[in-house]
Amino acid sequence: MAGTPGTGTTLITGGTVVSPTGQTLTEVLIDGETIVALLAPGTELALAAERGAGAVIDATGKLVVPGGIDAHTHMEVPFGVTTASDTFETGTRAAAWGGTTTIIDFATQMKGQEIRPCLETWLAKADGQCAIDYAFHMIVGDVTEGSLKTMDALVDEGITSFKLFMAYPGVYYADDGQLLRAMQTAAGNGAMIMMHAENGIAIDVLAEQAAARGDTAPINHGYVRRAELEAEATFRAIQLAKVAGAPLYIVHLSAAEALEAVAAARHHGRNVFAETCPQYLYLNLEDHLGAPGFEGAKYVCSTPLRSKHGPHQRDLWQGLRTNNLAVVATDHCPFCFKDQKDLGLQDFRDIPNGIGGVEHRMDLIWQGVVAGELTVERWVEVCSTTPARMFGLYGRKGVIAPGADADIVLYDPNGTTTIGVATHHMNMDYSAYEGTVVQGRVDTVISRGRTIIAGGAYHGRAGHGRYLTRGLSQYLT
Ligand code: DUC
Ligand code: ZN
Ligand code: ZN
Repeated sequence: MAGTPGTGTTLITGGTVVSPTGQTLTEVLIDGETIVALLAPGTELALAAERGAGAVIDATGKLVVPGGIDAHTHMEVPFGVTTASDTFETGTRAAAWGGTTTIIDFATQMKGQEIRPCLETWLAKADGQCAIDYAFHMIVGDVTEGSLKTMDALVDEGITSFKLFMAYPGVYYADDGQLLRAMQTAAGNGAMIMMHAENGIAIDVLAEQAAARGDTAPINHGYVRRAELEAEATFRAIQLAKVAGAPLYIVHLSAAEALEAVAAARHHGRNVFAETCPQYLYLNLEDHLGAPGFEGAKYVCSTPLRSKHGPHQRDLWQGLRTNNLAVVATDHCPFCFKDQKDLGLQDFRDIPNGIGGVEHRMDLIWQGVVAGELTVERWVEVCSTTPARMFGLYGRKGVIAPGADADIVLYDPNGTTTIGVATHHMNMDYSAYEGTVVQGRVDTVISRGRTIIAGGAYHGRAGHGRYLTRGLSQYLT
């Protein structure tokens, strides 16, 4: 690293710049916080040397990619009697270590609350804490007349996506009438509806029956949250969105049957999109949720991990290739094993739902490139460019081009990364990927012109990250 990061110019030279449409040997010139030029190799380096000013980063042998955008995180979110263990400070620092330079977190309204004060609470939690830029979706956990009006206002203020729940009766759950009304509101104001698509009423019946039988181990979380109940809810959400004329984005899709419903809707030209998460691509019900003793609690998340005997993981990779799955996000919702996951020692229903992974998304999805499942270009697209387009950040984020924020990752395809609790930076006392050694390594991370990761060290600071207001999705026709 040379020069003063974040001030004056920085030239990234010698690297291969990757976009969704190709790879080129290009120099990237940054001025302050912004990318100002892409230049043929050698053009600017000579000039910079002559001027004797500015920083030069040698990216020889590295991929130069737009900073990752994790469109689904839950820092500090309350869950039952506990709270997700990463704060905005620790979680965004961990994200930076993993090559993610923007998160879109969920400001959260629960049943009986008003949206506005909830949003204020989330803005206050994040204010001055983040290492990287951040934005919010709004969870609408109580669809009332007031909530619908506030949705309109929030779109004007740059919160352009709303998550609704078909699961968690009594906490976030919306019935079909409420879903329809929220979708009609989105159809009117241009917002994206994000859906947690699981039939929560049926799940609660099965969970109650399992507990009554004495089936209280963590794997029962997966047994009762059946794939059919994800598929049914996904199909129902798609039909309701059609009736309302609203766009729909299915979050954390894990079941092959749910993907089929998305694929069919997309085949018919509908504005239906879906996201999956690394845990569904790599972890499974039997080996992880069904791990001996109480170990499976580490893998309790919703939607749940699916059976390794089904077609799920194969179909999810295929969906990523065909764009029926457009985005990989983490659903980062971390809880420690001790004092958090172990709340459910006696009953799987008391295990807080969530897996932490904000730090590992770029590396884990890179393994899809290593395995021949995805191209390098598609890796950039699902991890950065499409989330930016999907959620109204494109231009500033998700692209290496003049005028864009200088959010850039230098990725070393020949490096290796060891994942585990001893090396990760998330505030978790375990790792869902403990001991995994993956090919590829985040080498350097630049956030709005400032080098925040380099040489195996963190150079960022809490408060560097700015709150981003967003435009409407670019995918709506
Ligand atoms: N859904 C999420 O999106 N995150 C955590 C828990 C859940 O059910
Ligand atoms: Zn969810
Ligand atoms: Zn989530």
